[in-house]
Amino acid sequence: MSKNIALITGVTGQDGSYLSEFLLSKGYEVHGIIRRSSVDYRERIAHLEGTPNFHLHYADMGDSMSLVKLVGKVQPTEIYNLAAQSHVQVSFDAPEFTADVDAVGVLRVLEAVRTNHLEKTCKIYQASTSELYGKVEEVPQNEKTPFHPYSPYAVAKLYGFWIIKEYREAYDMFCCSGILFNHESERRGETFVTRKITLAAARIAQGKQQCLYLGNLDSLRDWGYAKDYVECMWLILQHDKPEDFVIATGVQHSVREFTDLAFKYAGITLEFKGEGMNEVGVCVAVSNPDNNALIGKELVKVSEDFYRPTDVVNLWGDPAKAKKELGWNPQTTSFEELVRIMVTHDMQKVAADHVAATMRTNLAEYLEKGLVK
Ligand code: NAP
Ligand code: F7E
Repeated sequence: MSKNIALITGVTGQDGSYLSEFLLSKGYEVHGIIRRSSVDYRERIAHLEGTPNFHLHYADMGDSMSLVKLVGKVQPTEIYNLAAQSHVQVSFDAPEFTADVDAVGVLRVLEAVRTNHLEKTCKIYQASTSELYGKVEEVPQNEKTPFHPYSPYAVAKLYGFWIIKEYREAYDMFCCSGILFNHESERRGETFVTRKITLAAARIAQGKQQCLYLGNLDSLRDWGYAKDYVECMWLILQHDKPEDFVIATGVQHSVREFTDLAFKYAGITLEFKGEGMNEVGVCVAVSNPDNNALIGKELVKVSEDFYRPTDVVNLWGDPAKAKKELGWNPQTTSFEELVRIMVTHDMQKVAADHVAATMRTNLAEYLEKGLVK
């Protein structure tokens, strides 16, 4: 039997790390692309390094030659193209870089496969996004909902979606897009709204932060758990024909609801008062008496800094096709469980960071006093 060999671009990201674990557990040989940076920051996959079937290679989505050479060397049977400048707000600040990586990068991967004559043996998964629906034209959104991208990120991803479809039709390649709605986890980047909230709730509950500043609290998202979603990426490539799928939970919540629940799990009950830019989340109760001083304090405030020139405010996915054709369960992890997992993790992280910082301070003091050599 021939071996399953996966090549993952974006292996150091949230999804890349979970997908690596998933594919390794299925017996795949997993190859990941990393890029040079001045700091070796590979926290999410550090536990996998040294695993016999796990290999890392330097390449870059902006460098065709590196991709062509790597695809030729690895001879993958499946490519998961997850690499992207994935932050929507940052795409307004770096639109050209976003287009190069998120749009032309997809073309580079497709051409790397063709250049190596692997079109008939290598399947390709493209990390597409609910941001394509943007200024939404219907609710909830499914595979037939028209696209209306509403940020430089979404416009770049739209090119990625269409070039995948084009190569499928023009060259009969097995390439598909998963149109994934927001999926989060304890490994989520710290500037995405969910992780920003769970970290802030944990820090405030442990006296390390005074206040959390957010943008649009009314924004609505269909939030799932990243660990559940990587299984679906794999299922899309195991389907008998190449097709695109919406991956979502089918349940929608606002940024305000996420904030409210996260603080609750951190032991702080909030009440939201006021409107628009003047809205605040006030602490009305605490579960830990050490935090009594928080009662009456405005712990959540709105800041213009986190508003976007155009914002997508009503995402709600319909996962019926994935459920029916892939047998995927969109409800494996509920919204409440997702928030609980993230807050529990961040409460422990903040406590551990505090212990580490105290040890560093103590060590510095002991060194200064000559108590340790
Ligand atoms: P992420 O945590 O931001 O990870 C992005 C990955 O892309 C990182 O490994 C990053 O490497 C890599 N990358 C960026 N630019 C690169 C370049 N020029 N060359 C090589 N690698 C590069 O994103 P994620 O949340 O895991 O999302 C994975 C994919 O799904 C992305 O394409 C994203 O746009 C898409 N998506 C995500 C969601 C979601 O809710 N998470 C929803 C829909 C679609 P470094 O570590 O070196 O920065
Ligand atoms: O924002 C609002 C913000 O940055 C969600 C990426 O993975 O999912 C992600 O993109 C909502 C937006 O994610 C803050 O305006 C309010 O309406 O967590 P986010 P995103 O933009 O939905 C899609 C599917 C992807 O494909 C992307 O790669 O929350 N919001 N206040 C805020 N957002 C942030 N970041 N920070 C705030 O303070």
